[in-house]
Amino acid sequence: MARAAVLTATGRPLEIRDDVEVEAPRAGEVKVRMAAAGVCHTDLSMSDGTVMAPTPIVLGHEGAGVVEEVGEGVTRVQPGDHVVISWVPQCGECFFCRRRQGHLCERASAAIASGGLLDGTTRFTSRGAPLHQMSAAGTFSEVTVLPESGAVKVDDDLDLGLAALLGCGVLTGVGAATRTARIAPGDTVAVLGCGGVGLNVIQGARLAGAGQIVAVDANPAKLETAERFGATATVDASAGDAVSAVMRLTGQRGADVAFEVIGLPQTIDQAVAMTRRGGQAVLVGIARMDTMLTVPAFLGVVLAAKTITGSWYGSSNVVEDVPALVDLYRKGQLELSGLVSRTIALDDVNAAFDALRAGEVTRSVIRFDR
Ligand code: PAD
Ligand code: ZN
Repeated sequence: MARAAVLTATGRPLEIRDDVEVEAPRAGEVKVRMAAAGVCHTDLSMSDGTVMAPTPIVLGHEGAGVVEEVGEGVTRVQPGDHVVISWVPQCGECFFCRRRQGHLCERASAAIASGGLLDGTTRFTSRGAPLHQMSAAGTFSEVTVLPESGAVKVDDDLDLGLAALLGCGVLTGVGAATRTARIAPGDTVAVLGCGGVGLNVIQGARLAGAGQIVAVDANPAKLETAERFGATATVDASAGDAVSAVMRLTGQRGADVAFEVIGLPQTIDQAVAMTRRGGQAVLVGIARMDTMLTVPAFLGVVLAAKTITGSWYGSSNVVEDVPALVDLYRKGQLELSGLVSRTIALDDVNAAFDALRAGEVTRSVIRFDR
């Protein structure tokens, strides 16, 4: 039996259940005792219906823990290994994985859409009914079972509360800057949205050697944090038009690369508008399903020669990127502890959603091992 946070229906608070049965791992799967799970905006978006979720479902896709049991044929990890959860379990063999686009893994995408693991079924049951698992994971549970490719081994001495953040916020944000956008040294970058993911875009831009990094947020407190992560200028979007402010800061040319890390129609438009001719607008934020992109085809795209691109899971290759991020952290070049606003118990997850909605926190991290 495990204690887990379950979304029973869209719009309802998560229900904390302590009667969740967790099946043994099947072939190619691992059972992980979770040490920590970060609360990401995507969890909140699934709970409030911004993103559709099959219910009932155990939410949570960012986390780290210790492997407890492995199924037949598992080779990547063994019991006792410390692992970071990858919410795209990259199979390594499909069309996309063979083209070094593991973040688009066909098998992982089908699993995520099904609310189950790679075979579409779930390992959680409660009160006689199966529970889905968010992103083939479901990290808001003391114990979970996931594909072995969803468990990326890390060194035992790494704090699991910090390691958890690597699995979504850091990979997504740093990857958007370094892998999706391939920021070049000296580039001028604008980042709209300085939450758990946006701050990592900012530090990814810094790591890539960006010249100017303009942080944009409607919450002034987030802008202070953004400066600590590498922003060289800030724009308070609640105080005036963010596009004209960024144009002013960039000699009226616009940013070489502008990232949208919120998921709102107006900020998506702003990101595209503040991208210079020939530049890139990178959309990271997950908007409601009915949000449409409307850009003037000639003046906005052709004449402007702009690229508008989406960034999914930071275009990451988890096997390469997780150890690389750990190295950067050890060298003092990657900030992790500054992302953690609160350390909480699983029972406080609904309060953590409220705090995220209210803009009070960057990440709340659930600790199961305390
Ligand atoms: P967050 O809530 O921590 O950060 C959002 C930030 O946006 C906050 O700092 C807000 O103050 C700010 N904000 C909100 N509205 C406005 C506005 N109108 N103008 C300016 N600033 C505003 O969320 P997060 O960082 O956890 O996630 C950000 C988005 O990224 C969210 O949509 C999430 O679902 C998405 C995401 N995408 C991927 C991916 O692979 N593409 C992965 C993980 C998360
Ligand atoms: Zn996330």
